[in-house]
Amino acid sequence: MFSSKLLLVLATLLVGNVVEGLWPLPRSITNGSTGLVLSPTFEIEVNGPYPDDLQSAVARTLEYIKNDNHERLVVGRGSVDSAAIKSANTLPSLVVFSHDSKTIAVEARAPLGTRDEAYTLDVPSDGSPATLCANSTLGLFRGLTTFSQIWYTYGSNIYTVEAPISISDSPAFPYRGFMLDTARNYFPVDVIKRQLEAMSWVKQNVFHWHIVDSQSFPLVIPGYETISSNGAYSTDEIYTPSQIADVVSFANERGIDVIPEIDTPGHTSAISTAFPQHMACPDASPWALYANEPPSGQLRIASPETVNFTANLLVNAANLFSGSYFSTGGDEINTKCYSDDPETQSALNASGKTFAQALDDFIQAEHKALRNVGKTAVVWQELVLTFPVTLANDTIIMVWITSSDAASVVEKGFRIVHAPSDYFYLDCGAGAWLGNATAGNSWCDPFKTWQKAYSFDPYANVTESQRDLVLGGQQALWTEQSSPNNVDSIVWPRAAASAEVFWSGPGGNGQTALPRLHDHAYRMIGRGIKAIALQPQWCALRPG
Ligand code: CP6
Repeated sequence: MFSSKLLLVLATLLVGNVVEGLWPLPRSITNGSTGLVLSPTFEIEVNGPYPDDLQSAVARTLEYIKNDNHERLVVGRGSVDSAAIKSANTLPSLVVFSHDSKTIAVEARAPLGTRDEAYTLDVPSDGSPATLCANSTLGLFRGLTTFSQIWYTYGSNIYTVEAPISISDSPAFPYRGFMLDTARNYFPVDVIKRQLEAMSWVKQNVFHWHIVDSQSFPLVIPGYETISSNGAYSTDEIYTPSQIADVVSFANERGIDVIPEIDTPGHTSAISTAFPQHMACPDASPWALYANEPPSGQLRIASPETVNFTANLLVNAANLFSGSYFSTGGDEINTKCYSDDPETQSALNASGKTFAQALDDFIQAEHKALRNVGKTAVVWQELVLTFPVTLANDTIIMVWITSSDAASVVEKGFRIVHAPSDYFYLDCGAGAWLGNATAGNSWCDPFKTWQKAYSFDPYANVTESQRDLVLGGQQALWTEQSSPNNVDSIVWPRAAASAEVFWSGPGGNGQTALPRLHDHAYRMIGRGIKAIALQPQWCALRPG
């Protein structure tokens, strides 16, 4: 470990740039400073098993390389490289050695910690073919992604000035995610796919889909269609089972697992549009006493009918998704909603349970039902720290309130995903509501720069022996104040920051990372993402 880092530092000092367009930085890389030009007949050749989605990934890689039209971001652009281009050898092909007949999609859904994403990539400078090796199809996909990031365009040349390049790479953490809320505002399938595509470029591997919430319920669940027909924003702003299947396979083919979330028992007001009998304090007034955002409404955890209803609803929803994780939410439960609800009070009296016992039974029923259909539960931190309930040891806990809460969750032996609002929230969430929109609100002021996310240390609140419990982390977009009109820009390239933290490992230097991220942001823009600027154009693109 230590020696490969040392070698990396030495190599950097000796040859200058560490291949400048790569994001995330490979775990181990050596490179030279020789020009190499892609042959006009360049091809990617696959030796061995060639599953369908690897074929499409190879086709996409070739398209990106041909169409990126990405000029090197140095003063004077490619003109400063023209001498290197003139004397460069030509790269005829990339040879991909495949050993595995499984698809990327299947390998992307394997249990966390068992996904093999490692690869080695060699790009010689002498004109002999480049080679890509991996033990898994998923690893080959990661390698293709890296390969597509090393090329620049100048005139009719597609070239690098950093050959030979030799990379041996694998992720530091098994979970590298991004969360999108599609309930506060609706996002059409093509917009979600665009985010998934961009995620795959930075080797993210989990899409946490916060699909429904109190404000709208776009998910069409077989057997429960009235919730979305009444509770979605419109008849068009829904996700049908076939659209869900389409999004999931699109994600899986790009190495991304989908973790859907049906947030319960809070954040469920929209369910009352079809099943009012299961809802405590629907649309109560003033809302701020009953929920963090209007409209209020929580599932009646103490009513046996509601427990059954919820378990069946979750099973039918979970069956729409092929992954093995499912989030039942569990954040921001409001106790006044239940103490003011006559139904809940009489159900508690009838059963002799306390609120805490009723919640425990409710969550256990949910998770048991999900386990029966092969799903491992994911929950927000409240169910460990605020309203602790019985959870199976394999439950994954998302830590969101503050990064320092990670300590008390791993203390209890649970695996965690870092999703802390103080580093990883891309927007201002609850700030949409009057009263929360005050200047200095710690949720959203200050704006979290990519450098802030990049400075996150996954092990900061974790002892040496608890490190294995840290699965990784994710940046999140809550969409009270976001829509398809700004999603690209509020997410990218900022969400690439955590992608590198959790792929390359902690300790990256924001100062030296800036030119690489700047380069990647331009590449994203070339591929159709409206990423924000990180610097004035002047820094890189002024005439030489
Ligand atoms: N919705 C849900 C939200 C938030 C959470 N859950 C949230 C809370 C605070 C901020 C941003 C978002 N809007 N369902 C918390 C996990 Cl600042």
